[in-house]
Amino acid sequence: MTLATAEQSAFPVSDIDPFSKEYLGDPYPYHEQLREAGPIVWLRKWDCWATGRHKEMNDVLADPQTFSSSAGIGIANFNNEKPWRPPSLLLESDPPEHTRRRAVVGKVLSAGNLRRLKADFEVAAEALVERILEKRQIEAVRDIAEPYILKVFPDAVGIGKSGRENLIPYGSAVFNAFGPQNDIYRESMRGIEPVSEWIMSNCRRENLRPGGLGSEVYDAVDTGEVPPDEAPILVRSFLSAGIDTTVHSIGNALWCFATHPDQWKKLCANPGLVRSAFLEAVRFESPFQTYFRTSTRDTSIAGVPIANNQKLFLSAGSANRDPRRWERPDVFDIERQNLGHMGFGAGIHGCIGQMIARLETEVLFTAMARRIASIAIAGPATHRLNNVLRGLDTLPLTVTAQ
Ligand code: OVV
Repeated sequence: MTLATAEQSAFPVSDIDPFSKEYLGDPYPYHEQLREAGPIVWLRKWDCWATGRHKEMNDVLADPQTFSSSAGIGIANFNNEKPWRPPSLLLESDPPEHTRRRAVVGKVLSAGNLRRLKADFEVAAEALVERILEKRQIEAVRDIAEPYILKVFPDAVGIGKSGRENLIPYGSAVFNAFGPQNDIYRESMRGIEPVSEWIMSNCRRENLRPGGLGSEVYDAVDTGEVPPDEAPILVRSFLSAGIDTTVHSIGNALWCFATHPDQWKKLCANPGLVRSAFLEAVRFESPFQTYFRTSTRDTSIAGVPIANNQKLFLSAGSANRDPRRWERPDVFDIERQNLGHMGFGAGIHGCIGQMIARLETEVLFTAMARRIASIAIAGPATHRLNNVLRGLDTLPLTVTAQ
């Protein structure tokens, strides 16, 4: 990285490319450079602003009027560029439309509404734990994270059993498309058309099981709360945001535990820690690392003038390790006070699916902690590179019964 001198500009300039393979493979040293360069930094490679600090990220997310989502939350600016798919009606929208839609989907995904799913998640988790204890040598992404989520989440939404494997490449494409059109993006877009068609077909009312979460969105059409043409795109948000994020959160959490055996022991001894343990894993290795906002007027951040219609890169992964906000930020500690981390975002767009994500993972880790005494790394863990996600492609583990 080069820092411009004060004579050249009144703000730091960086040559970091947050979408390069080097950065994505190990973002943490780059995060530190970004944070230490200043509260707000100009990224020369992509001609956009960036912040890696918790306070500035939080301030930006708290002001959605000035820092809008409707021009896209990726690097593409929908004011100037055509989106690759019709924009999300939740994620890529602003008040007042966003507020109305979020209220409906928020009710569908509320903790109270999800309570009746818990028993189903427990059955799936118990069966999975049984299988992995028989195997003992496992690859945690294919043996735990993917099969668990591909069972419980589509079951909850109410989609059919066949073709669920499409959900993984679809999610990869959705998240890669928040980055630039680099090799990683192009690779994940190859052959995406039939995958997208499968997704959209599963968002139609006649293909959603009555009583499932997807069908509840259509119930809101009947009461007049949701316009009929919005319903399939709202269901699409479940299938876009609910898979890769949670698959990665499970893989990343297992990696955290495998590399911090004392923390796994602590969880086994006190299963009541499962809630804070999962939150800590999402702080420490945040699945959804990166997104953008777009300025809607001339403004400033930390005294640096920001012009209208500028993209602003926000690094949740970095904010979650910002030493200005966290004591010993690089320590994975399931007992730490981790409220206020950016792993689920913040403000009006804060993760609406976090209740179901937490229910899924808390049930899984509770079942595992009851039966599994230790989790050890048994081979090279490799990352599945994505422009904005952090998650594993392979995680070989040896598990030992209690
Ligand atoms: C949070 C998130 C990620 C990806 C897609 C969506 C949301 C969506 O609403 O489609």
